[in-house]
Amino acid sequence: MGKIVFITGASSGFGKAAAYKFAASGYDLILNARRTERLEELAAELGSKFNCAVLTLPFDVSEEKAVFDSIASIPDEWKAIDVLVNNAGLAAGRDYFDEASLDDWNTMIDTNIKGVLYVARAVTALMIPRKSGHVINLGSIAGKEVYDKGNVYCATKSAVDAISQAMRIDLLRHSIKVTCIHPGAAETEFSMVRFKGNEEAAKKVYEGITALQAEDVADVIYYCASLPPHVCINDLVLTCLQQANSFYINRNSNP
Ligand code: NDP
Ligand code: 8X3
Repeated sequence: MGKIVFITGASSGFGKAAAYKFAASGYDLILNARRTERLEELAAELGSKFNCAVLTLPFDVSEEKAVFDSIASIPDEWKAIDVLVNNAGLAAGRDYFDEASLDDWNTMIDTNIKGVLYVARAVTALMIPRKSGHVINLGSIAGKEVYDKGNVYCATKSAVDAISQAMRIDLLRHSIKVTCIHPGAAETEFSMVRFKGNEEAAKKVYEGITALQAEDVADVIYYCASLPPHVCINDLVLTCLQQANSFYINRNSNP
């Protein structure tokens, strides 16, 4: 077994692109998401293309028991995980605070905060005895600046930022790296999920800009993971050229 990366949310977007990137770079992969069929297809493709070993581990990151049981069930030869890309997450809805669906709030809190915590806790338990490992959490610029109708999504990503800082401090004594990556607008399935299949609303997010692509973010994730053992990027914000932060987007000069 070579170096092992565990990627949550690998059925789409950043997670899927990261799976390609790590596989192409010689890693063996543990791939998680809820959509089993997509994971199986990706595993078969990566296995034959890059000759890597792939273990699919489908579960819902928001279900505490499923997370801990699934990670406990990983075969021994897969347990020496080098990198965790703690990426599964979503926005559900974009609505005023006083109009937003409580179900959407619960889904985001359960997935983006509890899911990130459960997976990180279960995987770092495997890293700690080896005194080695790297956790890469996916935050967002939404966690850096709160924007209108972003209320709970922004709060969950702000929580990922805080959790990453806390993990970095508390895991220092175990020599585990913790990186939090905060992308700006990126063209994945994110907006289709956020707007519940409303293609027009999803497209509008990327209108007039050359947004980040999943591969751009995957390259940055891999870069963070490929630094020498004594170097850690703690916090990294990336946006496309036409975005300065959550508020300022230049939609007039598409390069
Ligand atoms: P996608 O919608 O393309 O991918 C999200 C992935 O998360 C899917 O593989 C999905 O798989 C998985 N996922 C969602 N909920 C769960 C769950 N409960 N359990 C397990 N897996 C789950 O979005 P992105 O790739 O863009 O997003 C990845 C991360 O990056 C998210 O945390 C997002 O908040 C963050 N982000 C996205 C930005 C963007 O503009 N796209 C910018 C900044 C941050 P499945 O449905 O099969 O379970
Ligand atoms: C996703 C990017 O700007 O929609 O986290 O919040 S944004």
